[in-house]
Amino acid sequence: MGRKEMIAMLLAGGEGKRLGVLTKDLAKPAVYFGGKYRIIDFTLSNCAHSGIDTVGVLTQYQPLELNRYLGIGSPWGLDRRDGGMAILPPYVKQKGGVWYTGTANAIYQNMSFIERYNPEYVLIISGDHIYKMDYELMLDHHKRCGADVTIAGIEVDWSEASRFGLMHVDDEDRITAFEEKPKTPKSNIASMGVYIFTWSELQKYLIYDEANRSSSHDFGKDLIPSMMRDGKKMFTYPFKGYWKDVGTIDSLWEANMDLLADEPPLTLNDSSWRIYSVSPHQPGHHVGVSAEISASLITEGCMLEGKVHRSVLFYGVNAAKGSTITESVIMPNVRIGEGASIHRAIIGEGAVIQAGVTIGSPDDEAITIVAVDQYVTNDHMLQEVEHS
Ligand code: ADQ
Ligand code: ADP
Repeated sequence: MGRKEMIAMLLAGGEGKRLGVLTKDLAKPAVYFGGKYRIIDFTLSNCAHSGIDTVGVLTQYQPLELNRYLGIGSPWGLDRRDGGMAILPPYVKQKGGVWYTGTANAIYQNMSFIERYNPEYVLIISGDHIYKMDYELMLDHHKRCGADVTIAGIEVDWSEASRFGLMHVDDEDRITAFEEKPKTPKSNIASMGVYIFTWSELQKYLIYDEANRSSSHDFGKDLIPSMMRDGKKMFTYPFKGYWKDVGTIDSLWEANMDLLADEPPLTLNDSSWRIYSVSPHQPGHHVGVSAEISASLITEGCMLEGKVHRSVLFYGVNAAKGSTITESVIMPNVRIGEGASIHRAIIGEGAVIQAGVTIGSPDDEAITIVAVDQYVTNDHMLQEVEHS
């Protein structure tokens, strides 16, 4: 194996509990997003555009569909012999079972994979964020600062700050304090969960953290705070673009709606930064005589006779005459019957909404979710539809 300056380790094993029925049989990174994509496409496309040709994907929870989707990594230019994509599930070594106990432990267990490439730097990223970022620029910043670790940081709304690792930084971007998800936030500069480590330092801390019995072996909870205590050179890379952690139903819905703005905060038709995905090879979408469509993203294979406003429709959605879809995200191959009405909802792949059913109401702020393959009739709606 040739030596690589930097390789990426992509954490894709989180359970995604907060996405409820959408991740019952599906790892969070494989959840659909934006009409044509899965969440993980964004991070993998960022790697492709940043010249990263070696990516280890750490999977754990419900990996079957994710693995099938990733294949040999062709859409992201990772189907290569020198590096490329490697799926890294926890596996049984001689000593017995080795479930990943936390994010740092997941990397620890794959140290031999990293060592094969003898890299100078390791980029740790995660498969559940929507953003476009050039990791090469972040690496330049890391080198310029002579950092042991660089953490990408972004200003977030104070109301959301406690969901994240929060940093205090000085004028030179040096991190002076770090707190993982504090109840009362004292800073609103959030860690994006995107780290560049100088490999020799990371290696030391992974081994040190693994030996610590009271550690939960998590980057944000354990490894970063312990580097902080040791006075390591820790810098932030201030990121100014669009970034969204789509780990909750509300944030997933909002990030989809963001795409529909007149001037979207995240553009998908940027030819210098395409988001690559696996195309479903469906026919062009068909808009019937009775259809009325506005401010929406419609994907191939859709057959529409109803009204669609401010919604994202994935491939193969069928909406019958008299149906209404507003402010909703409809995942692939959903069938919506005559006169059905859907408002502020996320409808899981393959669900069937019977004629005349009403989901969500204009006076209701909450987002309603319908599970994958769910059959919703008026009688069964209350039992089968989950609220966020
Ligand atoms: P969280 O968002 O809570 O905080 P965490 O649950 O640690 O992130 O998961 C990070 C990533 O690793 C996710 O992509 C998840 O899917 C994956 N993952 C989780 N457990 C895994 C395992 N055992 N094996 C493989 N992959 C696993 C982190 C940081 C915060 C930061 C936010 C930004 O800890 O400081 O602010 O990310 O979203
Ligand atoms: P959510 O926060 O929506 O439940 P995350 O993906 O952020 O989903 O994961 C939540 C927590 O559960 C993380 O701390 C992660 O380390 C842990 N976790 C996820 N999957 C597993 C698993 N299969 N085994 C043990 N812990 C897991």
